[in-house]
Amino acid sequence: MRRSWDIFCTVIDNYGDIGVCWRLARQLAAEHHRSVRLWVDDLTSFARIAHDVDPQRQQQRLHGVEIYLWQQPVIAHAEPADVVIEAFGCELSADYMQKMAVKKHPAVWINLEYLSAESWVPQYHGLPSPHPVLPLTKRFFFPGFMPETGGLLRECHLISQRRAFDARSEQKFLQHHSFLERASAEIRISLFCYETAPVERLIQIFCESSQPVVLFVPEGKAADRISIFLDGRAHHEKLLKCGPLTVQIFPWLEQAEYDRLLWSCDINIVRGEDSFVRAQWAAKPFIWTIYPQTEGAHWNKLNAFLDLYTAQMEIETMNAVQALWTGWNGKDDFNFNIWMNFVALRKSLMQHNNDWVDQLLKQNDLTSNLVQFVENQL
Ligand code: TRH
Repeated sequence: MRRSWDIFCTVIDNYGDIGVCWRLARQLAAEHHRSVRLWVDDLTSFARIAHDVDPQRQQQRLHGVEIYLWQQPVIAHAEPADVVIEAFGCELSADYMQKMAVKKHPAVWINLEYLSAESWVPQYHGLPSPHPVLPLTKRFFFPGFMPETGGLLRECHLISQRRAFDARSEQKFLQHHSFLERASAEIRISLFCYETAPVERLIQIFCESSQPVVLFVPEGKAADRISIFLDGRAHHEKLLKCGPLTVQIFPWLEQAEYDRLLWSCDINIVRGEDSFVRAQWAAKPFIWTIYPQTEGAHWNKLNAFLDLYTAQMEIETMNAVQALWTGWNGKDDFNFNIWMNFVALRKSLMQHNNDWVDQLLKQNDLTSNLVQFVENQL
């Protein structure tokens, strides 16, 4: 039986929550033929990563998914689906939960959690939490990098598409988006980070280096900071220059196109959760800007990932990656030598990242795991 699914997502800040939910919803519809409603409280943010989304329409169907603006009275009239996903601890209304409980077969209720490589994740993955009053049990589903977790989002054709993305496809992609085309000696880098990252320092390093660099930055605060640093003001010029550095600021791409940008670059600086995972699938050297949490809780998360990811690296490569990632995230110094050491190891990092992808491919993808997990509850 093909069960119906409701996915609930609040956009608190940033784009990772809707980014993950949108991928999950599309994959459930396209690859698992589920009937999916995606409830989102902010269609304007959603439209930034999915350009077909019309923020004025409270209900629309895209890529086989019914998208609803999550607000009253639409939700008040909705009959809960067979499977209900609360993404990242967003809270369902009491009315809706009441209706989940009185269904002939009570809905399977899942909280999709944030991604972490920490060692406690496999123990918590799948744990139940009974509702204090209603006959409903919520289960916690944890994404992760180890087989005992929920896995990572990965569409079934993603890796084959990435492997087929050759020089010609890259050129077509670059031309389509008016990105600067590749010249032989340069390093091409994408930069998507938080305000806490030492962006000006990075730009200074590029300006001082003899290596030509082309830096691609999405419109937003980091791009503004770069244009102020290089030009004294935030402006709408799309190209900025400083010695061997050229910066191209671009309007946000659709998710699938952002993937292609990651495939086309030589180094990717990513952030949060979803772009961090996509950089891993891209298999190019990457640097993770971790989402800063209060009381430094993110350091455990960063170290746990580094432990896993660098475990099979040569010691020199491991040291270079750790120095760069901790420096970039503000724990240690971030300087010219640290950057240069990392760049010098690009070839071995490429090899390592291909092996890392092979290791991750031994896990099922998150959506298939979630479908199976749900079936096991019924
Ligand atoms: O936007 P983020 O910082 O989101 C984060 C994380 O989800 C984090 O876990 C959460 O705690 C915090 O927000 C509040 O970074 P992330 O996760 O990489 O999400 C960005 C999304 O935007 C991702 O789906 C990729 C997408 N994107 C595009 O589709 N096009 C673009 O041009 C760019 C730059 C990003």
